[in-house]
Amino acid sequence: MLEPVEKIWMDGKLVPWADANVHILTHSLHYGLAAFEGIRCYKGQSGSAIFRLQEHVDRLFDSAHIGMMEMPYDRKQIADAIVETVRANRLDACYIRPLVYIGYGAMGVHPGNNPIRIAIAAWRWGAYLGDEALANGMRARVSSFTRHHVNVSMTRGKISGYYVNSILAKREAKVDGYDEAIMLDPEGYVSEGTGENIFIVRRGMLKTTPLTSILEGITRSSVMELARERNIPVVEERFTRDEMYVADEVFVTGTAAELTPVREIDNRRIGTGKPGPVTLALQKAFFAIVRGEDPAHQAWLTRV
Ligand code: PPE
Repeated sequence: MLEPVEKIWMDGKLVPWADANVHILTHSLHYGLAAFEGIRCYKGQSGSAIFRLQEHVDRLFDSAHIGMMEMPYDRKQIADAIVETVRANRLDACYIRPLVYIGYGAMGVHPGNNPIRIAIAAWRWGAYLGDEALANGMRARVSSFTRHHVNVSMTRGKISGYYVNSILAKREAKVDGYDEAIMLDPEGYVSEGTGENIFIVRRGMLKTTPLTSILEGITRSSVMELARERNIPVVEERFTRDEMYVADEVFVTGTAAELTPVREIDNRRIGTGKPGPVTLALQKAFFAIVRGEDPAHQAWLTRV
């Protein structure tokens, strides 16, 4: 259950958590065209910091642009509003959820001139797939649901409606006793998790899905950069489900999921069945940076 905090930013104002409501005829609620972000703020040695704020704001604007939603604020205003929301709630570590949506006005698929509205909420959120998964790895299954074809969903956008596909896959996996679903693209190659990008490691080399069928994850690009700095080769190349089965290591990345090892896929043990050395090294590097314990990549952190 979500634990309420004090305020939510809505269209330029901080409103009490309980009053952050919309009309039932809000266009996005019916047809799913809205854009969102997921951002984390971490508590560090020298205060709290938001991880890669500018990249998340840029992606929010890109998603809105793809969805033809004209942003009523500029990037700086949105970045400032995100910081303001964290501060107003006196949160030292949290997850931040900006949402751009089409408001009340006309109904019908054509949104006409309905207002574009923006809300920014923040709440405390622990390990997305659980502490156990973060430490020892999770169990995943390949979904019976296919990821979107690139001309069905423009995957550069983090658009609310696309997540119906993720919900179906996630529910199916959970009901069957797995932690997460991995979806294949319409050609049968691995694409991504319901809310994470995926990496495999084989013979010391890292491989991840190319950007064609997936969300351009900010954690993904951060981890690729950290790997290259540590002389771990990284390629963006399509791979198949059996390539995952025989990988030495598999892990997923996402703002919510952070860097979570995968210890089993489709009831097949991955590698030793425990998080491998490459996964552990990158996980450690990632957490050191987000917590401000590593002087590298200070530019990725925005102090609050
Ligand atoms: N793929 C998908 C489909 C996805 O939703 C996410 C983030 C990623 C990859 C990783 O992107 P990034 O966060 O930039 O590294 N999923 C968000 C929503 C999770 C949710 O359940 O809500 C997130 O992690 O914030």
